[in-house]
Amino acid sequence: MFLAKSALLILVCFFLSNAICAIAATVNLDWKIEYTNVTRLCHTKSLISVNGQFPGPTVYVTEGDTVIVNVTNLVSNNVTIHWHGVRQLLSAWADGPVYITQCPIQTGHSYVHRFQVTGQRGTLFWHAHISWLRATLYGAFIILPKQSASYPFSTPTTDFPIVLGEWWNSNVEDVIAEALATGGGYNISDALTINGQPGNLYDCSQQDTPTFNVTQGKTYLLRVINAAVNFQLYFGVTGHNLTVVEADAEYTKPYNTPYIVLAPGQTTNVLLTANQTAGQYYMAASVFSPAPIGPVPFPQTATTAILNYVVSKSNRSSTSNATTSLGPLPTFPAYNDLQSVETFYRALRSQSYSKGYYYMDVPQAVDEDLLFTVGYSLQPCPQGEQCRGPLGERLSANINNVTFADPSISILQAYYNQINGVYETDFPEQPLIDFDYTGSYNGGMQSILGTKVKVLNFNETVQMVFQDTSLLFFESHPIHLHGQNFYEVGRGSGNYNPSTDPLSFNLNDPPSRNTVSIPSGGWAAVRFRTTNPGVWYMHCHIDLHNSWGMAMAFIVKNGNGTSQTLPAPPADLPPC
Ligand SMILES: *[C@@H]1O[C@H](CO)[C@@H](O)[C@H](O)[C@H]1NC(C)=O
Ligand SMILES: *[C@@H]1O[C@H](CO)[C@@H](O)[C@H](O)[C@H]1NC(C)=O
Ligand SMILES: *[C@@H]1O[C@H](CO)[C@@H](O)[C@H](O)[C@H]1NC(C)=O
Ligand SMILES: *[C@@H]1O[C@H](CO)[C@@H](O)[C@H](O)[C@H]1NC(C)=O
Ligand SMILES: *[C@@H]1O[C@H](CO)[C@@H](O)[C@H](O)[C@H]1NC(C)=O
Ligand SMILES: *[C@@H]1O[C@H](CO)[C@@H](O)[C@H](O)[C@H]1NC(C)=O
Ligand SMILES: *[C@@H]1O[C@H](CO)[C@@H](O)[C@H](O)[C@H]1NC(C)=O
Ligand SMILES: *[C@@H]1O[C@H](CO)[C@@H](O)[C@H](O)[C@H]1NC(C)=O
Ligand SMILES: *[C@@H]1O[C@H](CO)[C@@H](O)[C@H](O)[C@H]1NC(C)=O
Ligand SMILES: *[C@@H]1O[C@H](CO)[C@@H](O)[C@H](O)[C@H]1NC(C)=O
Ligand SMILES: *[C@@H]1O[C@H](CO)[C@@H](O)[C@H](O)[C@H]1NC(C)=O
Ligand SMILES: *[C@@H]1O[C@H](CO)[C@@H](O)[C@H](O)[C@H]1NC(C)=O
Ligand SMILES: [Cu+2]
Repeated sequence: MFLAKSALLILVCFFLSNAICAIAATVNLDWKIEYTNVTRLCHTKSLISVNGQFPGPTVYVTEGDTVIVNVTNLVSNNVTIHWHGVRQLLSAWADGPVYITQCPIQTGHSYVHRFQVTGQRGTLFWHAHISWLRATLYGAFIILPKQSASYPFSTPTTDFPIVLGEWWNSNVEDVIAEALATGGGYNISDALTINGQPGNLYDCSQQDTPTFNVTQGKTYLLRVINAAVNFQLYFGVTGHNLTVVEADAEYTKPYNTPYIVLAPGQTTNVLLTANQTAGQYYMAASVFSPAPIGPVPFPQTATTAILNYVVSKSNRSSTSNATTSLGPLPTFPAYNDLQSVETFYRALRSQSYSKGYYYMDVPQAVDEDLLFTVGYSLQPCPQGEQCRGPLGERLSANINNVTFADPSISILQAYYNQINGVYETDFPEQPLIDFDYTGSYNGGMQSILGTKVKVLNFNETVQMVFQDTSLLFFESHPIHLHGQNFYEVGRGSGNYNPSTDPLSFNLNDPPSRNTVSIPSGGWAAVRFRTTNPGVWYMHCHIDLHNSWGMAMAFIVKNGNGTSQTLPAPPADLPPC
């Protein structure tokens, strides 16, 4: 598909002037959501896929392109597809989170997603956004810079999408249904994966270990995507440093590091120079899980792929002898080494935005000052049922003590058509009670169940500080905002101090992200400007926590004129 489009562009450029060449193309995709049989770890199961592919297709587009994806649901589950990190300027109807911007595409129905990719370039991904279907419905979404633009680094020889994920032998929908029914823990995945494969350290997987061929002396761009359902991950390549050049589809200042960390929902582009002794080297990913209770169970075995130096005959004799035996795994910090991970996240800096890479300057002043606690809570066990959460109740999660309840029609439809009773507009701007967030807590463990939103005017600057809480236990929650990136201006441990901490915020070159990993037992601060009208979901990208209700939504009102007004919904928007 990518090749076909390039060929077309070259043809167009041949006949027309260079200026015309910059005119954006339209990328048309036809996706059937269908069952396919897949075998991993010697277990075969029927899983839900796009066009029979697992993982799903890699989409390449160029900045400025219009993307039209006709998604047809041929399985018995309700489905939606989300374009994770895509700005969706004036196209909130195509965003995809179920009951936020649309109702699900039901069996036998189609929905045509239409959006223009604008003001961003880099590596993102697409995934299902209903229940845990994204465990198998996901793939890379890569925005190439405009033909006229160039990378702020030397153009690499080629790029490799590296999509990290999780594999369950059982049906993933059964796993989350069981967890929600019991209110306790859940069955962790059976393997971590790279491009859908567990790699050679897992049973029955050796033959299918992904291999990336490189030529000695050349530099490659690895587009690393954390599409795992529930875990933050370390990633690295034995014997090679990585240079981070982009995170969440925004360029960063180059940062040299032996390993990277990605929360679910985050993407990171790194350069790798194949300048070591020719041979084979492990690429690997393993879990970072800082919860200090014990630990939370997680897959213990690293997922692997192989970086394979392909040495030409002429080079083989003169330079080095290529070995075929793999050396050790890359070295990562301990699974719970919060300090090393903080060092990594704090090192990221945006490329100078004076170069015009960013659609939004770093907001220097704040119109809306929001403090959101993120943490665990309980919901009552239904009468006559046995629950396996603490105190015999059900585990839940919340933002400012509100556990998000899905409405029965989408919030965007309710807002647009002025339907009352679907959501409430009183989402708290500050914690309801002022407690020692990271100290001991003796108050009520129950949270408020509700569908609450925060309404924002067009062109407001918003600061959000996410504060982890000690309720039940600390955790590092990756909070993802739909519809725009925010700038990550500060992070810290313990309780956020509103009078002293802002003094050390980075308002000069903070990284622009769509997902921020909150330090376990600490806080993180982000800022953005509301330039995109619509309803924008914000939630923890650990799907377990999202299912437990760690979510809310913003309504961003229209501004003035058509360029600041959300168009009417498409005629084929799925009905409820
Ligand atoms: C999957 O395998 C089952 C059992 O062999 C078979 O009945 C079914 O048709 C297969 N499904 C697909 C989509 O190939
Ligand atoms: C979308 O795909 C379905 C199934 O192939 C087809 O019936 C429908 O006409 C398509 N919609 C559009 C707008 O092309
Ligand atoms: C979860 O694991 C338990 C214990 O191994 C097993 O009995 C149960 O069937 C599993 N549930 C699912 C949905 O796979
Ligand atoms: C990598 O190179 C080997 C030869 O060394 C070749 O057999 C293999 O097909 C190549 N793999 C890929 C993914 O290009
Ligand atoms: C990786 O970077 C570190 C620190 O800059 C350096 O000490 C080390 O030699 C580098 N390793 C390689 C393989 O380049
Ligand atoms: C390999 O390349 C990296 C990145 O350019 C560089 O930092 C490092 O010094 C090089 N190592 C060797 C052994 O040339
Ligand atoms: C041979 O090695 C040199 C440097 O190590 C590299 O630049 C060149 O591309 C290699 N040639 C082939 C055909 O692999
Ligand atoms: C490559 O292997 C040959 C034969 O085993 C050996 O003589 C030579 O020293 C090796 N070269 C390098 C660079 O390791
Ligand atoms: C959350 O709300 C419930 C119900 O109003 C209350 O009992 C509990 O103390 C609140 N907890 C916090 C941390 O605000
Ligand atoms: C938003 O407000 C700022 C000043 O507060 C102004 O400079 C800018 O032009 C406004 N943008 C839009 C799109 O209205
Ligand atoms: C829209 O126009 C009105 C009247 O000129 C002005 O007061 C308001 O600030 C504008 N809103 C935005 C978001 O620019
Ligand atoms: C599928 O979505 C429709 C519309 O929202 C809803 O009525 C129905 O209950 C859903 N089906 C399932 C199995 O969740
Ligand atoms: Cu979380």
